[in-house]
Amino acid sequence: MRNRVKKVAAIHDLSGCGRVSLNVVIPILSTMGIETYPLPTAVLSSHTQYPGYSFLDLTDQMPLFIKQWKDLNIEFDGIYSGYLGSHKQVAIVEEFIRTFQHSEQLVVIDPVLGDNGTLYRALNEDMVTQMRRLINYADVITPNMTEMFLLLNKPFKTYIPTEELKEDLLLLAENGPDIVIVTSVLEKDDPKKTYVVAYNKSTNRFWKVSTNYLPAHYPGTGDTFTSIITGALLQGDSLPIALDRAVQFIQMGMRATFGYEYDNLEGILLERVLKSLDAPVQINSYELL
Ligand code: PXL
Repeated sequence: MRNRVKKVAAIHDLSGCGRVSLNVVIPILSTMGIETYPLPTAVLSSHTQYPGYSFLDLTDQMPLFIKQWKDLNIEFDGIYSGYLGSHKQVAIVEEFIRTFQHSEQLVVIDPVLGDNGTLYRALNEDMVTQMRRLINYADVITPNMTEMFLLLNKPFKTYIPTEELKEDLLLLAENGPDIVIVTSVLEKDDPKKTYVVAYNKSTNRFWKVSTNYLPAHYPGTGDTFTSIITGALLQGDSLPIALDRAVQFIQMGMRATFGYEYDNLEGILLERVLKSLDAPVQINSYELL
């Protein structure tokens, strides 16, 4: 047995205020029975959607983590990267993957770049260019619609016809990833719905999971989503069940939050719903696309 409890290297920032990145990755993977090895990319006082945040870039520290972890012969069942603190970190993440990779491992790359059609404040075009390269190292990538268009160097649009979306997923899978999942897709004909789509190259299937749209934006839901996908696939869930689990959890978290007078920048009330990750998933929402 490789590891008695599965280990995931989690390459994300730590933001003091707001439920994003390591603040959600660690509790979610722990609840799913998976140990996290955080490799922090930056330490911030808050995520970058708050005004006045401080930002400590940890690019120079990251190679030291790789060296010691290698010396300790640590073996990872998964490698999961998200928000990077500088475009130079892409080469470090690639080195991390080359150093620790083995055949039964899951590499998940969430190309965190932006949302709602715009890049996050601290990021620039260099990060986008580098991220286009990094995704090819992944087994699974999870861009939202904004990130999908940035990765493909196409102008953002709010709605996309299904056939065009499928072609874009195929393009993203072309040079590496076996599974491409695109989140926050809006349904033009039904404004009450939003959905995620996934393409699995090895089975040549497209999946879709729809959910009800709530008119609120909570930072960190992308990190929550990808953490659950990572945990679920490592637990042995099929792709459509992993999608169901992640979508249902986000839906529950948003519903638990939406009813309150609340600063949405804090993210969903994760602590209220975290335990539900132990419950069996209700298998009734995925469909073939
Ligand atoms: O969840 C994305 C994210 C992660 N990390 C930092 C962020 C954001 C989104 O705003 O600012 C620092």
